[in-house]
Amino acid sequence: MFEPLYVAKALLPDLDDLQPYLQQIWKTGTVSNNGPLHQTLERSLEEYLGVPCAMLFNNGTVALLVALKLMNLAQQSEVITTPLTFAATPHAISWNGLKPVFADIDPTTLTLDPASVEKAISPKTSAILAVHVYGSVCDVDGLQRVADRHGLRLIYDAAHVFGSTVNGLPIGAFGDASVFSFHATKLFNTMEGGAITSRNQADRDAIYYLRNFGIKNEEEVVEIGINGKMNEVQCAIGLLNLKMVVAERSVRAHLRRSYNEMLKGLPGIRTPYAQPGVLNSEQYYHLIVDPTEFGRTRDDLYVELKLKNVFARKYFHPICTDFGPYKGWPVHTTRETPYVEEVKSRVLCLPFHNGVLPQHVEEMSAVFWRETGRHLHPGDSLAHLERG
Ligand code: T4K
Repeated sequence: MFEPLYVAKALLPDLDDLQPYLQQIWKTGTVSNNGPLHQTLERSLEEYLGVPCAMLFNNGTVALLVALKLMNLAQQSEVITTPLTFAATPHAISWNGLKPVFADIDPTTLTLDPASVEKAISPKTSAILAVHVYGSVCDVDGLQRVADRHGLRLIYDAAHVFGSTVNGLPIGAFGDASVFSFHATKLFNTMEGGAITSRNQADRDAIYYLRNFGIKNEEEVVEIGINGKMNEVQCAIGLLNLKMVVAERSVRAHLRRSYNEMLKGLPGIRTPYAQPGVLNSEQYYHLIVDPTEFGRTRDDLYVELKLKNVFARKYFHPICTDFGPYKGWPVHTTRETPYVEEVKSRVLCLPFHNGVLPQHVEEMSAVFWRETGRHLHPGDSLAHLERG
């Protein structure tokens, strides 16, 4: 039995590379408040993400709070979102004095279904907060059409799609704003952190004030702002980690191919959909288990993998409408019953990072192919993983 293998593993820079940054920070004493490393990281992220405006935050949740605040939505108005997301998404809506309204997801991408969004619209609707979940990109054109037709603001929770592109266009340039998370579990991390991106340069000042208590200068406070600032040590880690993202992405792309290979031919197991024209962020590897066809449930697999010290995760089960604050709230759908209710007990995220080795994949393969006795060996179809 090997060491526990978790769904995520924080990408960390070499400590020796961090030292010069720490020395600089200690020498100047500037540890926060839009310091030099903060400014450098923002410019680097704008370049990497291909957006004119990227503003750093201390975490993705505060960035979501601020992105919603930026839209100036009417108090108590409704914001349509997906139930298949992390708790931070609907909570950010509620914390803004707005009401989350849940709509169903598309069975192929598992992201908000524009037709179900349209069904959820009421006279009180002011915005859509869509989530690019697991690395699957939303139907950006379909959602924009719905938003335009009904005069709604469109915000994206882009926590899972760092560096993705759609037909060559950067993911952070869609909608009115996008929000990224740089938590330790994310492809690009600053331990805790996040960002708002916008294709509108003019948003820069407004986001800046909202992030810094609304302070414009020593004499003026122009907004009801919050403290959303990232500190200089995190920015140093961000600058170093940004250099490692491409390599980590390619390791995960290899791993994705290994997992696809491992699961190929298994009845009742659906591997992630490869979206045409989309550069995948390689954030998560999620599979969907049909218990009737496969013969075992998602939960069976979760337990069996755990017995092998492999800690897969059932993201995002329970879904938001199973949480106490939203329990029993409807999921608007064009179907007879919401697809999200069916898929929530079927999704499983496998460990997806540079710590997953061929022997881990072999061990997992044995769990999946238990009945047939067939499973992968590192020597054959996993050769590309070893190269990666
Ligand atoms: N929107 C979406 C769609 C999100 O997924 C998230 C966050 C947000 C918004 C909010 O962004 P932030 O405010 O968090 O920036 C984790 C993360 O804490 C959370 O950031 C993330 N989504 C969510 C999907 O996953 P947990 O409760 O699953 O984390 P935990 O502690 O069980 O960690 C999972 C595995 O990651 C561990 O088993 C090992 C590894 N890990 C974890 C930590 C904390 C590390 O390698 N290092 C670490 O420091 O929520």
